[in-house]
Amino acid sequence: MTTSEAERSAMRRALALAVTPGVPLGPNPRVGCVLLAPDGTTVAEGFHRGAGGPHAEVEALREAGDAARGTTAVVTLEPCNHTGRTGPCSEALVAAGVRRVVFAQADTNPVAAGGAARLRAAGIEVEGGLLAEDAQAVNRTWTFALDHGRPFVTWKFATTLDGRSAAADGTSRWVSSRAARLDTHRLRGLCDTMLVGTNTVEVDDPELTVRDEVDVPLAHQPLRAVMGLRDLAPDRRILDDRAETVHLRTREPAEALAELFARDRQHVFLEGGPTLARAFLAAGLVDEVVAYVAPMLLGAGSGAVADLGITTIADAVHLHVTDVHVLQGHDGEDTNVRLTMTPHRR
Ligand code: AOF
Ligand code: ZN
Repeated sequence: MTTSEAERSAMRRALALAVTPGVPLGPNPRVGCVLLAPDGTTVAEGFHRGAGGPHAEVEALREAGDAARGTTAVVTLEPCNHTGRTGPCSEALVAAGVRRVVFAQADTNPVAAGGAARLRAAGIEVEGGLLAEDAQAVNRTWTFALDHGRPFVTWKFATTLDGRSAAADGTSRWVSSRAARLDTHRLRGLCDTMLVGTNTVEVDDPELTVRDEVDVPLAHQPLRAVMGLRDLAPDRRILDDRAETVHLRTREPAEALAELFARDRQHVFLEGGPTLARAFLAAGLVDEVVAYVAPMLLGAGSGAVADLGITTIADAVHLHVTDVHVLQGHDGEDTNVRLTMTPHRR
């Protein structure tokens, strides 16, 4: 691949544009675009502001007007080649007289793919793959969902030091500290779906919204999904109008995820109880684990995950720790620890 230093730094700028604060998450990827003049100076910039809005390239082309002719478009995702909610960027780039296109991540979305080939056919120079890993990281769950045909699953739980998620009488409300709960709301806000089982709805009656000091407007609240065959009592808080709720009438994790994927969902925050956690783990459908550990001992009570059928240490499920974060306690509250992990793939 031959790209210039100016193109490389323009790509870094385009990646920064892609994650401009305030851009809502999903279902579209985050994309940034910079138009460079032949001397390497910036002519215009653009970024995608979410599904329904113009694509990054179109934003930059609009800003550039006639000055787009002869430029190099540096874009974090391969320009699309389809008419979806908006028209194809490939055609817009051709029509504007862009001379060269440098992109980072290839678009593997089957409906949008083919932009590079279309541009080349029109005589435009195309280079792909510049800082591709950074672009994939920006759209981690979008990329994952496309590659796997299902949403990425983050399993989150809170436990005491001795691995209990609820006391013997079933109470579980105050295992984690206020700082940890706030942190959970922040992480919820980064997902597009929260998932629990009908049992959790019955027993805990969770609200499953993003709240506290995390300010998320109603339109951007994650979907609340409940899975299981049991009917939901109409007075459950999850059925209020603070966010959208869907009842997936299945006990199979793969089926639930397929249904969520069909609804354009890319990142599930699994917050169910130990039985649901076991089902997802047993099916190999947990991609990330977030555990909040509280310095508290119970000695009895249910664990974070139900019996996995493991009887000897050699069969333990091992996780790889990717991050350790201390949530400092204030005003006499416990300090909690957040562990982020990935399961080892079989
Ligand atoms: C681009 N530039 O800025 C974005 C692209 O529903 P639509 O019409 O917005 O199309 C969404 C699909 O288009 C999305 O899944 C991805 O494949 C591509 N997104 N492409 O050229 C952009 N956001
Ligand atoms: Zn496009």
